[in-house]
Amino acid sequence: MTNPGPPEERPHAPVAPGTGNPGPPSKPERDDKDIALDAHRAPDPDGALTTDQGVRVDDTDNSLTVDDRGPTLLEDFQLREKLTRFDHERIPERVVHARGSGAYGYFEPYESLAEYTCADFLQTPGHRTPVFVRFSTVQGPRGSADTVRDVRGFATKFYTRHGNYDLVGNNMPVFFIQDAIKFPDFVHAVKPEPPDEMPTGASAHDTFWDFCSLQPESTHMLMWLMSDRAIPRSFRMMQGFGVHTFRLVNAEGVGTFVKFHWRPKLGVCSQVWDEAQITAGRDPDFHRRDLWEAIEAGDFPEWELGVQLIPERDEFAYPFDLLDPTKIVPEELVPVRPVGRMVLNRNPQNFFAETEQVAFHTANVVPGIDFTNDPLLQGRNFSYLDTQLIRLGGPNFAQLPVNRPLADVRNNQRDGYGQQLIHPGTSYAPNSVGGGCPATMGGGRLPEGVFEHYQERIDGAAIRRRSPSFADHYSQAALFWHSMAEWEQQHIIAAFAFELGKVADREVRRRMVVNLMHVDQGLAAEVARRIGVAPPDPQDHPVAGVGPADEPRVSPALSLENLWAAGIRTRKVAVLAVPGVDGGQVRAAHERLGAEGAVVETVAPHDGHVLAQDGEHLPVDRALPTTASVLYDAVVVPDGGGRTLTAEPDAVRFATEALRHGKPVAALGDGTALLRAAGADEPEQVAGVAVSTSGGQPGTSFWEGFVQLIEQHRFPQR
Ligand code: HDD
Repeated sequence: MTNPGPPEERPHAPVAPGTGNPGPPSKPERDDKDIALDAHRAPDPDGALTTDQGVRVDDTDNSLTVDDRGPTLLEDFQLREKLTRFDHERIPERVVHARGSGAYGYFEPYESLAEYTCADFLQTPGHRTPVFVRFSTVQGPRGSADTVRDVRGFATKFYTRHGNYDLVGNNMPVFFIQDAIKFPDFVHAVKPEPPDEMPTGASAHDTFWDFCSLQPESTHMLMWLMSDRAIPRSFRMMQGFGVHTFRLVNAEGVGTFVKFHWRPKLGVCSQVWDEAQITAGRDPDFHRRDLWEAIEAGDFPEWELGVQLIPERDEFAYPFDLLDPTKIVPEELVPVRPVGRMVLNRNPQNFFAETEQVAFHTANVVPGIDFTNDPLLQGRNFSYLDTQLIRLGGPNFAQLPVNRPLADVRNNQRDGYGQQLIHPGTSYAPNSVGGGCPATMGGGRLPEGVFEHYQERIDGAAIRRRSPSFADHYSQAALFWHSMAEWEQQHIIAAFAFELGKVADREVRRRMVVNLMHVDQGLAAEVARRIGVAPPDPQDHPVAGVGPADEPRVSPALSLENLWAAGIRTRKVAVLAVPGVDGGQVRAAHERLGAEGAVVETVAPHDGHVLAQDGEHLPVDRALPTTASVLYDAVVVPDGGGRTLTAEPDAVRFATEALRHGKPVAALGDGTALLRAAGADEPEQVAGVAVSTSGGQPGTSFWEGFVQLIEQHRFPQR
């Protein structure tokens, strides 16, 4: 048994044959004794089952007992070892972002960014740096559903030649709070409530909205959370953001402020709320499965890394503070410059070893990347290391294969739980007996690849006070609101009404509506109406959120309408089939849509095959009882099946939900009968529905038109 050890390019993750253990330590750490032991390690030719001590085992199904019916003996070390190992299998889940999925891949820059940063992985066009990315929800535990309304984590570990760099971001560019000292309060408020541990994976409850209504700095983030960004169609179709303003530092030590953006090649697509809720039941692993299957199928998801670069002299040039993590830098003010791409092309081999044990840390930076004084970031720089110590049981988690840097590690850190390395020699500096090793590189001009902190001049009094420059909580919430398409605004109103409608405390509802008054009075009034709260008097609550004159009032870059992708690659299409279906049309759907990169599946009332009109047995990919239209992006109902399907309740529901969720639907011939049974009296009049009543095989233009509909993803105006 061998374990190639992630990432593939890793030069030093050897595995001792037959043990599955990480094997002997990397070269600089090994001593002669260890090498001598290695020489004695012989692979087991039979691949036999062993204990943890390498003793071959004859039987793993029966405990050692006295005769057939007697007591079990304490000396059964195999039983005790097996049970002990099992009893200790769980580790504490992450306090937030517990539910997640990860994958390996690479990052490559398009151009050199040497003008701004000496970061090694941003120097050479085409140079590939291995990465591991973990996507996550925030609120729910490890076993919660994927499609809940929540922020999604988007954390990337770059295994650079100069050490590991972690960009620990989210799929939304701002955050709920401005100062890390509020993080425990925020998390306690959003997590399930203490008495009954409800709700799981949801922010629709009293304590969350109580907190937010008293913490107006959360308003901008709430607009994102109530938008369809919080119910993504797929991890592969989400943007990612570094959130904070970071600093790039070039070889001369000159700093440039930077905001990081990930843009998905497949466009930014979301579910609609009803669809997301049904999906949570139909397939709680929807996003995990989607990522895994796409990578297994060779449809490697890809993101473009973009940067917004701001010279230090412009630190105070904007009507918001660059250090305030509740603010974006609108793309209309500072364009996003594409600088490279990331491709995820390898699934982990073992979820626990890799995805569960990966340890991110905002303070994992490399030469050329540095922090700013954003008080949220500063607190994170403490918190992530601290959390890994308890979660991964000690200080040696960086030795785990998924966390181990590609760069050599040499220092005087020693011992501790789970130490994997056999350190020879001394463990202090300065030393002479160890030849002065390992040596630091300080003094004078530093050689390439040595981290030097950015030399920011700091002069001030120690105070506990929120910066007055962080005080405007509404302008960018309003910017977001006014940048939305009409249907996006409707979804936001519905989301506020749903969430606040689940809040029992009427005073919390009222306070929240007052906050919304400062964003937009129409928004507040409509939410108030839906949740049964008297709308506050606009005279008492002037709209604060129009922003200073030099800030854009609308940012088109924020609307999903401007973020859809060209093409339909990897979109999932269901073709409904029953005996007697027009086989030519089923085949055409597979061929035409498949040629555009869509994943087309034949769905029938039962598994196996269906006999088409032309006598062909069409293979069935999914039986209706095991699937649902929420698991697809588009539906085709061919001729010869529509009328029969009207007698199948599962099929009628399939079509009803597809129509309700604004999905593109193609109905051919009597396929329209199913749409009528699903409530569309005049299918040809419905936006996003392509109808062909001419009989026989529809022409190329029909399929081209349907591809365009799928490209639009959803028709929410329906
Ligand atoms: Fe955090 C995990 C992202 C604020 C403390 N955070 C965590 C993960 C992501 C983020 C993606 C999961 C990493 C993984 O997949 O393992 N967190 C963010 C973003 C924030 C943010 C984008 C604001 C801009 N976080 C934040 C603050 C604190 C933390 C202010 C504490 C002061 N975050 C943690 C943590 C976690 C974590 C408790 C839990 C598990 C872990 O770190 O490894 O330390």
